[in-house]
Amino acid sequence: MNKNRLLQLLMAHQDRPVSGQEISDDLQVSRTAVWKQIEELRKNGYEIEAASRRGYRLVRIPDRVGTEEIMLHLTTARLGRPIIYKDTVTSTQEIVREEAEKGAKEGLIAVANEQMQGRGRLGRVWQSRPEQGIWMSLLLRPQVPPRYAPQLTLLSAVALAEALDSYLPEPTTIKWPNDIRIHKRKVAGILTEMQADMDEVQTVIVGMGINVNQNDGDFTEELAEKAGSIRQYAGVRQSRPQVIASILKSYETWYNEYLTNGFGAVKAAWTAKADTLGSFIQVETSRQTVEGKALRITEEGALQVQRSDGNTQTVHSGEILDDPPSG
Ligand code: BTX
Repeated sequence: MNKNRLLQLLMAHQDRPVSGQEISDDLQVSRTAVWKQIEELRKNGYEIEAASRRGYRLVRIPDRVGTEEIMLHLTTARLGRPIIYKDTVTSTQEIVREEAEKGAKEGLIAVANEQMQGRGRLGRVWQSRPEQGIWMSLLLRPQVPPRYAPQLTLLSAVALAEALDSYLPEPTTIKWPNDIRIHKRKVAGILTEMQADMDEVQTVIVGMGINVNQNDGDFTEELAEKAGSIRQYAGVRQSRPQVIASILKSYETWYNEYLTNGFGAVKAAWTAKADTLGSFIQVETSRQTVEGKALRITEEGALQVQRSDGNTQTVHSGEILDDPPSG
């Protein structure tokens, strides 16, 4: 039986009980099968009242990011299809990597309630505590040359930032290349991992970490000053499955635009949201620290910095240091 359809029915009638007969007619299954599914939902934390003769009424939806919960909200054609949900993982990047090696199609996502070894860029740690955030990875197989892969990082930032804006009282900004921020606090981060041969990208695994329902005190001391959550700015808890569906919708729209028309619109949207362009910055790369005015991003997603000697330097990967000296 389609569990999703049962949930949809219950959700559509939260104001009154739905009789077992009504459900079994709608789903074309026996009343015993309905009862079994109701029990299954209860095991997953759904509170469902059962009044004799009147039927079932959904009283409380658990805050789960499981497959069914996401499916209830999903409006995409390709992204988030299928969904792999695990309660605890090392990293959702690993789950998607394994699936990709087995030949999984573009659009697959892995979501976890908790990551024990959530990763940031350059070997850094991404704090991924249970219940509080969205820890998810998406498999893409774009047919583009490897040098364009950084464009996908910027595309991810635009798609994610726009989706989160609809939950926030004021718009997020983007710090190059991939921090989504509000009041300079990091609300979300993106890790793009690519496998490619000489001419073509094979797989891109986009890892997105979004702080959703953390409250003051939920971040470690190290992060307390620099991290933020949607809840801290929106003032209320958000439904994580709903936020996931919004992100995938926004992502699909931007990804289709990119595949059809190229990087132009993504670049413009990214530039409009960038909070560092035009200011004096220090960027730490693997070899040196580059200082100067952040000018623009290039067609390949790199950052151009005008140094004090007047020369322009293009930085492909690095970290903009916070609290730069003014000048
Ligand atoms: P990043 O290298 O830009 O950021 C990592 C840095 O951000 C850390 O060194 C720390 O200072 C800070 N940080 C760590 N955790 C958090 C947090 N929860 N909120 C705000 N700041 C934090 C960004 O890397 C890329 C993050 C991608 C995370 C996703 S989650 C799903 C997928 N699986 C996985 O292992 N990683 C990705």
